[in-house]
Amino acid sequence: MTTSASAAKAKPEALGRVTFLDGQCELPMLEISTAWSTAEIYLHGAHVTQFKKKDGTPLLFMSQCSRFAEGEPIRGGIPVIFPWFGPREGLRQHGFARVQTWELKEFAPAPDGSVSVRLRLPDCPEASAFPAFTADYIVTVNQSLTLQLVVTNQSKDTEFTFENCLHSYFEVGDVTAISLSGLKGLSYLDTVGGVVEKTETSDAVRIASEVDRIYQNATGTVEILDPRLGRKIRVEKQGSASTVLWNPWITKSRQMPDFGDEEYERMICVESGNVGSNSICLAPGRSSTLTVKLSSETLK
Ligand code: TA6
Repeated sequence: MTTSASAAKAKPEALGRVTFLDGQCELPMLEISTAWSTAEIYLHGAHVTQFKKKDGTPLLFMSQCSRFAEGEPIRGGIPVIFPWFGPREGLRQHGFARVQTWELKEFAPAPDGSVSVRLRLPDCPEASAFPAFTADYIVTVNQSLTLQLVVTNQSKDTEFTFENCLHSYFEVGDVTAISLSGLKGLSYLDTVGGVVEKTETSDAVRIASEVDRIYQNATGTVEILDPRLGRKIRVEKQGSASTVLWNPWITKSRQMPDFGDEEYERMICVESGNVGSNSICLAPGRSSTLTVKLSSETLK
């Protein structure tokens, strides 16, 4: 993914750009600009904090109360959850990838005007509990935003079992007015106040209270119809068998120090990954790729 000769020959105004900046609290950040869109990526957590089409509303929700600090996850955007999802005894929730400073390996403005950036999870003490592995995150920005998390088991003789999830927070006009399609018929774990297995019966899921669900064997596209912002968001994915739906609603919002009391009204998490019974087990030398493409269109 190095800059190719053909990319160098393309018209400069058609090429995308990567700018290195100090982001919030001076954390290093990449600002990507293409003919169609802009995006921001922090090395802290390989965290995409924004994607915005030139004429559009931000795609991603970012909390005004988010922390931007070493050792703390960013609230909003797209946290990279790996190598486990949710709580784990004695360890931090949602793995360690989202609080590591990822290494920038390559960035490449392509002849078609898109920009790709490849980041790698650095070695860290927490990783030593697992077989040797590498995790690369490739973010491609153009009319849409494409994210690829590539995990390779580098061990010669040990299986590597892990969970992953791109925990995307979307900006919505009013969470009670949106509807989500693409989930009907799937079984899910409803984790609000205990864990109960249920089946989704609605082809237009509405949000009217706290929602925390893990849809299992969920490989399809989810669409978020947002009449208030007049847009439809598409979440397309490959290499993902779990879709997680989350909105903290009123009580949980008040309990989270890095989230505004009323911010639940403007966000919904539709997360793509492989969690719980859909965890991934990689044989020695094997790789797996989780790909998520996020796009939006204006409603007519
Ligand atoms: O993906 C849903 C979830 O696991 C919820 O249970 C909720 O607590 C959320 O993630 C946020 O977790 P965090 O550790 O970022 O506060």
